[in-house]
Amino acid sequence: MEKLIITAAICGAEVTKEHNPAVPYTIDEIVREAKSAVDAGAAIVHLHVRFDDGTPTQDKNRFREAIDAIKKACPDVILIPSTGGAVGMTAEERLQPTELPIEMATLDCGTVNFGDEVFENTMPMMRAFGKRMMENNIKPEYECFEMGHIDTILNMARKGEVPGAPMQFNFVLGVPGCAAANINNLVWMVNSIPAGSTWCVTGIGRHEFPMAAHAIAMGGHVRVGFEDNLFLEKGVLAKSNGELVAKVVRLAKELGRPVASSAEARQILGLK
Ligand code: KMH
Ligand code: ZN
Repeated sequence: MEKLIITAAICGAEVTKEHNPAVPYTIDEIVREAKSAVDAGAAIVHLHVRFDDGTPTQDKNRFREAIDAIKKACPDVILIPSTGGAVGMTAEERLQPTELPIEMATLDCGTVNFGDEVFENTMPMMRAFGKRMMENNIKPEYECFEMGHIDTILNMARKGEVPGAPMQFNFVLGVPGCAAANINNLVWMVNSIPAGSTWCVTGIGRHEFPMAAHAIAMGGHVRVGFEDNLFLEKGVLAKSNGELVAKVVRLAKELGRPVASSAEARQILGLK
């Protein structure tokens, strides 16, 4: 089995310090959380940014500032800036980080109910995001919240509308309004992607670690972090993203799966 790539989604756009005081807003806090995750074993950081008051933003300059500061503290880390941003942002707003020299970015694969809101990813939006990533040589991580997202993005890749093989998928399971976090859905999704693809799973809330355990055993990769879950265990808030990553490292060790460095993750993902 390949080594395990751990991604830390350190910030997100929805969670706040009211949910967990360690949720990062400022650049210093974002660097602190990224470093805690990398030091614990994360090869990748999935990045959202906030203004200092916690407001989510896709502002290019804020992304540049965060990326430069993280790279100073963690020079090798792979960064996956979000093009999802926060619900309600326009496509133009969301695309801003793709104007920067980045290796990867998320590409969300369809419109979904997202809690009580609608997370809009229309076909024209996805075409625009795919075109930008092809032009700027950015490898997408395809975020699939629903079964049909896989067919959608594979059809688009076949038509050359979004980057093709080797494709990296992130199966985000357990968002209220989207596919549930259970092993049947995960196995179905894994069996639906082309050979030679790579995949990771994100289990939302209390599903974070059970889904991580499935992925470790199945040969996939794992995402954890405050964007998806704030608790180390029932009733115990995580003090840092690093604590969440460290728990995955422990699970991997128990299951005999070595953890990939960022350099090893670049090889596995086919990054140059
Ligand atoms: N904040 C969510 C609405 C992504 O990063 O591409 C979307 C999201 C996905 O977080
Ligand atoms: Zn995200």
